[in-house]
Amino acid sequence: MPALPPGQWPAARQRFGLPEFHRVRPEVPARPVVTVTGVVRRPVQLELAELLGGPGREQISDLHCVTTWSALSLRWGGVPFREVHEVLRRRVEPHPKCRWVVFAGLDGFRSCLALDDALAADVLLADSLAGQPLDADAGAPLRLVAPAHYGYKSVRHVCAIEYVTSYDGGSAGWKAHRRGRVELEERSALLRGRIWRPLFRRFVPVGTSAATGD
Ligand SMILES: Nc1nc2c(c(=O)[nH]1)N[C@H]1C(S)=C(S)[C@@H](COP(=O)(O)O)O[C@H]1N2
Ligand SMILES: [Mo]
Repeated sequence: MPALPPGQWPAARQRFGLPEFHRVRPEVPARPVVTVTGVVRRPVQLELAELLGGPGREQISDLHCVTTWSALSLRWGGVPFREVHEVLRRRVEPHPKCRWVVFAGLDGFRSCLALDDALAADVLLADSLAGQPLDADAGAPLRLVAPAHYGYKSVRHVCAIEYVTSYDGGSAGWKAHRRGRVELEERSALLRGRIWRPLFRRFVPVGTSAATGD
């Protein structure tokens, strides 16, 4: 098995996030929609089938939480964001100066990715996990999966996509990093990544296996 990224240890996937969000189990509308907005010519609201535009594909990837646990080999099903973006580019026409994209969840959580990062081949808009439609814990009805970035970029319960011209700190604010690349240990904008390891680890709930690892 390939080595884990720096400072991470293996754990079971768990519902996780900032305390003010992770306890919220947002109600999923019977016909969920995603609003596509921001600095665009024609904002739209699309039902999931319309947004995803097809059956999609499966991908096995790891989820790396900034607090140092990593859930390995998760089988997500969905459509690469780059394919969705290709359609949206023509449909909503984001301004050419949009270099960032914000994903927002039904619980109010927001996170911003560099558009180039979101267009990587392994970034999915996922609607299934392990062959099952996403349940409330996994981020129903739709979530982002950005495996090369810390988990706080992988927004659950996606209900809005906003194209923006500058970085938006989102819900994690100063605690987050603009890029959040796992290999470079970009845990936070402030201080080097490895300095955060013991601090962030204290946020992992007691009883999580291997919480005392390394
Ligand atoms: N909507 C929403 N998405 C979210 C969060 C959140 O609180 N709300 N937390 C993020 C964080 S910090 C992590 S590590 C991952 C965890 O994904 P999981 O709950 O599927 O394990 O979800 C991310 N996406
Ligand atoms: Mo996280």
